[in-house]
Amino acid sequence: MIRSRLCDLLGIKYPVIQGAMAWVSTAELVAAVSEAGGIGVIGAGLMPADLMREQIRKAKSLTSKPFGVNLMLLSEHIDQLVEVVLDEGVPLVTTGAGNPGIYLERFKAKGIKVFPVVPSVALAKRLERQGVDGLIAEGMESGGHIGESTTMALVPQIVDAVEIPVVAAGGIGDGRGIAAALALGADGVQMGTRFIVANECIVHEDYKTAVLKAGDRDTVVTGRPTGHPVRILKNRLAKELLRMEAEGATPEEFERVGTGKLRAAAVDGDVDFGSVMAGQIAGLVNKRQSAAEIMEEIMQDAETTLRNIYGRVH
Ligand code: TUI
Repeated sequence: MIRSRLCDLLGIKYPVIQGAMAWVSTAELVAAVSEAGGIGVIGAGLMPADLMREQIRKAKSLTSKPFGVNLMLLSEHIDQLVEVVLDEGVPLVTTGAGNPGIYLERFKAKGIKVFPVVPSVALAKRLERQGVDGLIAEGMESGGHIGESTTMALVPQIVDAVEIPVVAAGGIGDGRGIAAALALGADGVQMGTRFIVANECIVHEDYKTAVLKAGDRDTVVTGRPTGHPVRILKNRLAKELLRMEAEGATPEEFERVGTGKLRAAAVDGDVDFGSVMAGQIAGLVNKRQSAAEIMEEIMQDAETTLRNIYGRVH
């Protein structure tokens, strides 16, 4: 069985973090992933603090296993969200879209483990010095807001630069991806896209169908000129955003077209003009399963892959 120091640190069976997804990884999916031996993570996205408290309480009612909360640092509610997380006490906080340095002391004082998502070696080193518990090295294959480097290039460079556990993210959707991440020196993986289609995930059915239907070239990166590139499935919204980019639209114009579009896709099922965030690995996600079936399958396949590789080199 594949175990790593990540399992001991977080008190989990398998070294798999469910990537946080706003409007998608709600308490239902989070609890199912944690029950299945990984660790589920609630995606706060832009939600207000009272909704986050509700989600944390719901997750607590559905599982006694550890779970996490992701804080999207660009949120206007970030200070209140931090207070709710401190007040409720969750085992794990992951962060995205910025540097969580100013909040670290308070999380540490409560015994909350902090794993920021980092897109670069420089930020990884800085955060290790500031005392984070681990890092999520996320490549640009991921869905949603991304950095510039690929997972293949980023993970080994961060692994070499720090001592703390490193979790690989971006482009990982099955056991082969997990084996590859371990080969790069990662202590575990974070997977988002594969869990979108989990039976327990409450996202709109049409969003799931769009991910299931997607092929290898069906995601695009929009919003590069705004400084916040976002990978989404290629649909009418994506084409409109790319057209605006080509015509030199202002950040304000982007904001007007983009605002509320993730909710439109995830909650209302508007997969044509909503923002259907998904990673490049969507092409590999072809079947609906329970979170437990996903976990058992990927961990079995990871072991088989590693054993087969070992067999080939002897
Ligand atoms: O955060 C994500 N993925 C996301 S967030 C999101 S919602 C959103 N809403 C409005 C604008 C943008 C996004 C959808 N998907 N992944 C983690 C991630 N973090 N990817 C990249 C980063 C990142 C980027 C820069 C982390 C740190 C960072 O640091 C800059 C600095 O301050 O040094």
